Amino acid sequence: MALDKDVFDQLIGTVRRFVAEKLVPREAEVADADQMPAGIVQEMRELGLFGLSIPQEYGGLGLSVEEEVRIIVELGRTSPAFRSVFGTNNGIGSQGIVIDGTQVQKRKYLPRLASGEIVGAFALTEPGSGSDAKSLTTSARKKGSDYTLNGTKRFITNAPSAGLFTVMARSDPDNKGAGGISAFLVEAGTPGLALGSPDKKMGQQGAHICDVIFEDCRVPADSLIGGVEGRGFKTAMKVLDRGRLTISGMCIGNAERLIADSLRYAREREQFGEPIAEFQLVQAMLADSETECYAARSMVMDAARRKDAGESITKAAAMCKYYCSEMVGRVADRAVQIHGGAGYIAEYGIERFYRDVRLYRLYEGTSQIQQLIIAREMLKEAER
Ligand code: COS
Repeated sequence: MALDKDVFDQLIGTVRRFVAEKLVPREAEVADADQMPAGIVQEMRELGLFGLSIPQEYGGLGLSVEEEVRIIVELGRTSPAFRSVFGTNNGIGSQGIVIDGTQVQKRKYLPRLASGEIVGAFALTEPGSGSDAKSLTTSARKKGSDYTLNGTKRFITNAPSAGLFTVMARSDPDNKGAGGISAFLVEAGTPGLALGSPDKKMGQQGAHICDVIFEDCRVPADSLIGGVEGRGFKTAMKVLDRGRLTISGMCIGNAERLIADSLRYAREREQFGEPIAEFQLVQAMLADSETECYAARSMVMDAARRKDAGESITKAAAMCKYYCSEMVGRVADRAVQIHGGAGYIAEYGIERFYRDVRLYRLYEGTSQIQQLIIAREMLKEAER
């Protein structure tokens, strides 16, 4: 554990109250307006939520992965759009620097990411490169001591509010593989960096994504993460290994919320003269959701502890992301079913969660990519 047990218990209690008292009551308002109230973002900053995973020496809370996942599960008891506000600062928008950045890069950016002064974004996906991340075509040409970036990045979470982008680009045009890719830190406002309009989405209103377009965008040589060319793809993969665990934590939190709502509704709603919770077919749905959620929680906690112990978690993270994202999809579907017509209308918020959780099976690697990673790691193990 990175924090003293009492301090951590206090933090988790504070987050639990913040979620229940400040976020849950505003879920519908945020979704309807597709906007995050500035006051809530400020409270998130004051609680330290932007810097959960950033080391204490750079102004963050420096939580272990296990601690971070436990906090994320709490945050999952409300709409995922709230966590998205600071999710990239703890994950894909900062971890490239934490894992592979130079001391200068860490000192320059991590304190500002940890405080929430700036938002970090991760620009890997392109119009022609999604699951096949290695095929990206955004170029970074070295001219003198600068690099010039050209290309388009797509579906970039938090891009509309980002102050800093971790951008994967091909610095060696002759190397079409992973070794030709480097990672750069590009500040918003750099000439040649433009944003597309926010995309309309199926769910998670209040969280925003858009294209990021580079047109002869010049960045100094010291924006190359780690100061070494050709390591950008591996940096991105390491960042995603960790990110997949925190997404799994969100899946668990969302599932716990949906199960609690379903249980409450089933105990209150009467049909045939008794609460529907008395009917065994409803009980079966509740039991399946509870069992799957418990399995998910157990595996993610195990993987988080392994990561904290320094083990490679590529396979475990893929298994967690795969299982947890599929699990919460099934739990959300059962929640709609248990609520019946009330689950389909907006008033109860169940249909909103149903749409929100669909994203987990797609971003930071689809379920199919997780299956591929798991099997590949199994084959590598068998060969060793
Ligand atoms: N950690 C460290 N290094 C890794 C790694 C990891 N988790 N995964 C792969 N690498 C390394 C490999 O070891 C290999 O290095 P060498 O060239 O030195 O051997 C290099 O990266 C290329 O890996 P690989 O050949 O396995 O790449 P592939 O293109 O075959 O497959 C997948 C990579 C499919 C796993 C990758 O493209 C992926 O995760 N795609 C999904 C991308 C994604 O999640 N996008 C969501 C958008 S971000 S929100």
